[in-house]
Amino acid sequence: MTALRHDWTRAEVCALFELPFNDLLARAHAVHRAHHDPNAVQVSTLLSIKTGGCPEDCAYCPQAARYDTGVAAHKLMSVEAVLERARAAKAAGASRFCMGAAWRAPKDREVAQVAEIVAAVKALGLETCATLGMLSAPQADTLKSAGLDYYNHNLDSAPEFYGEIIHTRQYQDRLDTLEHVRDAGLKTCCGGIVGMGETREQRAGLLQTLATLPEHPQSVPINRLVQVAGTPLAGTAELDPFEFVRTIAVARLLMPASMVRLSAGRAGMSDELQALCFFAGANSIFYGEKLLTTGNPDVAHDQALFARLGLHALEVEPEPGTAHADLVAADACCGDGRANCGCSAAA
Ligand code: SAM
Ligand code: DTB
Ligand code: SF4
Repeated sequence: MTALRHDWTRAEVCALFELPFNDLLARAHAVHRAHHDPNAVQVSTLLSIKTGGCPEDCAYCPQAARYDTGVAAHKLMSVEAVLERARAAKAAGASRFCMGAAWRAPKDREVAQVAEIVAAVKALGLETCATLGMLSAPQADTLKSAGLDYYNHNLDSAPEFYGEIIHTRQYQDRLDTLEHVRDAGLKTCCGGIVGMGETREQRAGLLQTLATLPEHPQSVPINRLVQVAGTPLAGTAELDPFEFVRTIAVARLLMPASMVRLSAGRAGMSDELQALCFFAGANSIFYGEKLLTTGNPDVAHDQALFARLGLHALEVEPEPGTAHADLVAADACCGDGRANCGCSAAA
């Protein structure tokens, strides 16, 4: 096992990015195998519980009210409506249910409503995660008391690139929320977005900042920008897919014990690119046809991909006859996963 370090320098992180691709992947995969089952992938389902109409100006985001993206605004869903979706996610094989709200910072009344939702989802036997924007320390405590496991709050970019993407809150605001989340005893889910026009050094800067937080986030989502028409970042030059794999590999090397999530952008990736990402150290995905407002690969496609790669879903006892049972069993099947496989995982 590699010892965890919290003192990575920018030069060291840049040097990792500069390695020959095969050397970088070999190193990242060795660290991955030493800390994790290389064939296990954690699966989370995401639901937008409050959509659109957000006052912030995040240049990538289809939910910012100021951009004309065609996303219809919806108020906070009822407990019962969320539960219905959480039950379906569990039956389909998710072990964690992540709830996103398009808020800058929720009001205390809204946090109380989400706390009720969290408690109900948790009672189904799912792990819970929420992403609601900036939180005060008491709000983080309220969510922890309700049974929340993870809070997602991303740094999104390197500190020096942030001002080109978001003007309505500061980098320090994000660090403050992360501190409140850690102090409340919640697990942190924190990562960023690549493909926003940043330089390689700025990608290194994002990962260096994540890896030098007081604790490595337990979950590190690496999002590839989903370009949405109407947002300022629509039309940005596409990131070289190998550079995306490098970003996953460097995240794995810097934060060996964390779960690295191959997050937004999977719908636009080939199976081969995703396989390279899993080899480089990604071991978590969003599972289900939708992220918050944009698409994600079909469940059947992911099941077939797991089967072809001999991957299985991490943790939770599968209920017999569910899609989850198929995902968990994927590495026990013929491993083919294509139309001629005939095993349940390829259905
Ligand atoms: N409003 C809250 C906030 O900003 O913290 C929570 C929801 S927000 C949609 C959660 C994260 O989604 C953002 O921090 C960003 O990393 C990611 N995201 C949003 N739009 C995206 C896009 N078009 N492509 C990739 N990631 C995106
Ligand atoms: C994260 O890092 N990625 C997820 C989750 N945390 C909340 C969100 C991705 C959103 C992609 C754009 C959309 O679907 O609206
Ligand atoms: Fe609002 Fe979050 Fe989207 Fe920014 S990322 S515009 S805060 S919903």
